[in-house]
Amino acid sequence: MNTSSKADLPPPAPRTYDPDVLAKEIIERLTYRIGKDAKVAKPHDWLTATILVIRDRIIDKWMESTRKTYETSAKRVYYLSLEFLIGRLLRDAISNLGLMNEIRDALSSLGVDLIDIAGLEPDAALGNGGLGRLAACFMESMATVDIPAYGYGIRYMHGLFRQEMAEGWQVELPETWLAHGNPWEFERRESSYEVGFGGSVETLGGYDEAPRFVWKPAERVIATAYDTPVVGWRANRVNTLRLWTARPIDPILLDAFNAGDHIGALRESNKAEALARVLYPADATPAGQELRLRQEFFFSSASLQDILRRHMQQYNDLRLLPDKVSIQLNDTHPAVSIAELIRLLCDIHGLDFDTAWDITRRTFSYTNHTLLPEALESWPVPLFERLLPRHMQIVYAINAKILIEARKERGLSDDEIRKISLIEESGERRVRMGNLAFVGSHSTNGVSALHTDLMKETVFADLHKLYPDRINNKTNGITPRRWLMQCNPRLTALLRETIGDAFMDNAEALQALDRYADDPQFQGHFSQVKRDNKVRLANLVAQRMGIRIDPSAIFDIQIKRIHEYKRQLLNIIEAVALYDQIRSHPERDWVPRVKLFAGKAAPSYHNAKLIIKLANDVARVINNDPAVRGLLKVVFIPNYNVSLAEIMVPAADLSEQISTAGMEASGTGNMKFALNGALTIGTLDGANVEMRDWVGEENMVIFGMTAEQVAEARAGEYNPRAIIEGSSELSQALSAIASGVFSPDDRNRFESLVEGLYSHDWFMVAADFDAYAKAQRDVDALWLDSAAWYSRTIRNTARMGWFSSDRAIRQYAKDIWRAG
Ligand code: B1H
Repeated sequence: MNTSSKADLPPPAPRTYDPDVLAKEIIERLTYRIGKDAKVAKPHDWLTATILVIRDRIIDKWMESTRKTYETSAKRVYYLSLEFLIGRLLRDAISNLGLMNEIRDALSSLGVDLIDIAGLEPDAALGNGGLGRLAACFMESMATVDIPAYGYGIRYMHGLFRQEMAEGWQVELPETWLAHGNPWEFERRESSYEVGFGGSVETLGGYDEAPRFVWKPAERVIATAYDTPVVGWRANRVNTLRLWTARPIDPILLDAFNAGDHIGALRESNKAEALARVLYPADATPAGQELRLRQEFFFSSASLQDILRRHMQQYNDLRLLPDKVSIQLNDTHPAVSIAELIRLLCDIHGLDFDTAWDITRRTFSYTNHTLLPEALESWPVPLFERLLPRHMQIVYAINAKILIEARKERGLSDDEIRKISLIEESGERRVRMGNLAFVGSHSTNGVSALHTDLMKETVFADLHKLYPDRINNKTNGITPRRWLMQCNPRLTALLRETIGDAFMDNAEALQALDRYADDPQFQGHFSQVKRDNKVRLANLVAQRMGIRIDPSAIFDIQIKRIHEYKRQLLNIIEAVALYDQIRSHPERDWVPRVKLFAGKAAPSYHNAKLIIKLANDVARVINNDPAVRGLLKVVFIPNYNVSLAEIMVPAADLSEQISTAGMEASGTGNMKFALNGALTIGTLDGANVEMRDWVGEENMVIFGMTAEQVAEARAGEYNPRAIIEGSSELSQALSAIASGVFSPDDRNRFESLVEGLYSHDWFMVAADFDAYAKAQRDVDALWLDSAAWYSRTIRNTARMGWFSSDRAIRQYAKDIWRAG
């Protein structure tokens, strides 16, 4: 295509940022795009009109970015992820455009409060937890560090469920983020692709030619793109998040309808639309259902067709693909893309298998996010073969290539071959997506130093021996725009006054704060900011839950998905033990504490839901016991999401990062809290280990077993019963829970949970309890010395800059993508 004539046009004139002009534009959008008079406009209409004005500002930059990528023949990076946990976009976009004051003034001249309407924007919750939020932070950082990048995913009609509490039990309700439309997105009907399922494979070609394969799918659906612009800091660059929705080829089967089969006439249509209907709500454990594999293939196929179309349009040479395209697989969820690219290259574009394989490997890279054995995706061979018969052939062909090479050239034994095979042979035969992703990529990375080391020793030990250069580490990061500048404007203002603005473009410049850590005046300002943020959270808790919490208490916060390995149970048991202690020793100087929890459980995860109920039951009893005199409160805030995190993170004094060592791949909440001046109580797990290296051991509260000790205990004779019986605090707390002190209406409710600790305690709650309780009392002591406390928390803010996702993205770009 000849783009030069268009590219030669002068860029659009820069728009003015005058608030009066912005106000006029808002009225213009309200009138002509929404069809409302300002006199009758509802808050939602103002929100939509404001977004449309902002969006137009972004579009100019967006086109400029796209044009630049074409003109410079820059390499494009594609981030394939089944999850993007974006949250709200308005404040992010306004702030990255540098228009915060102008928009606020423009709206206020119209009698509208920016904060009020911003709060109406629904969270885009197209993800479960850390993996999806990482994808969202990475999108923002790729735009910030000027990498031409596209995110590809699914435009779920329903994101992660809304959590309500019914007598302390989690109830899941559908989430309807699109109910008022989505003014950020552009539908791109012209970017539509067919995606097939099922059917058969025909082999063509005479006996003396190479066979050609043609997949004849039995079902076909249309994938249509919706684009959302992603603005980088200072609007340096605007990238695209392209999400696919599914449509039927025939919206209605008219013959069936006319014959009176009104339901049957819509069957195809319903089946197609089911693909993009709902996000699977399991975090760290794959769903394993057919619909999930369909979702994975649907978005992989649409994305690859789109990537190849764009590449061919510009370069018309598939052999250039690895030089011009990098595709990052966010976990194994898009790993079927590897087989799909080979299919497209061979069957559609006529390359031979070996060439296609070489191009594929050099194009893809893969990020692993968990070592939990139950989380490693694999699909039963019969299901995979029925749904994707051609891809099954390709998987076998890859496997043959890899295994023959391993045997012939490397002399691997049968046992070693079995471990690297793409097909699991023990029991039901299954396709191992982790092994497929590993061998089909030139890079496999972990998300923290510890996790990467453990990957080499556990899941990928055998593949690592065979390909010793492939595994590398890219420690996660978070975007300091959303997770400092936007969510904590008070701290941001204080930082700017104190150390200047350099940290806003380079988070590592926060280091300059170090020398203020012991400055009494600065400590005063820092603690006042923290207090203001705590008051804001206390107001939210009062409004939403009718519970009063005291901002002068320690705000001790654990927010994340509810999972046994994350050990919310350890935290709750410690609360029960503390409750006992306060009642037994009322004369001691107890340090007032509020333990706050929030998080969702996978709907089918029985123990996780029981843990939520326990937190609520314990909260009710403790909060209503006058003997505690308000010294301890426990609060479980319902419906945790990105927007709630943005209020809780800046209000934390203490951050709970207490997973069983070796089980949390990285964590990213740990980084958000520390950056906002909380002290971390945590195990040597995931990125906590590197945080300790950066902020200093003396500025964190580390406790408990190491990953190595956990592995040893599990391999040896770990005896939790003996440990529990040896700890009076723990055994008393457990017997209170098991005997129904907190569940008088159902005394046996928590018996099984407690029994699990006595009998096996896989997550080492008993083993770590005493160390944890002691660490909490150390925290109390530190709190009483407020100069020592703020000296430590200020140093956390000062030294967390390295954990910016800008740093992480620069490392991906340099080491893996060779882009930017
Ligand atoms: C993480 C997941 C995950 N690891 C399967 N694995 C899923 C696995 O729907 N599924 O099938 C969904 C999510 N998520 C998290 O990734 C890790 O537990 C965190 O430690 C890590 O910080 C985060 C980002 O790397």
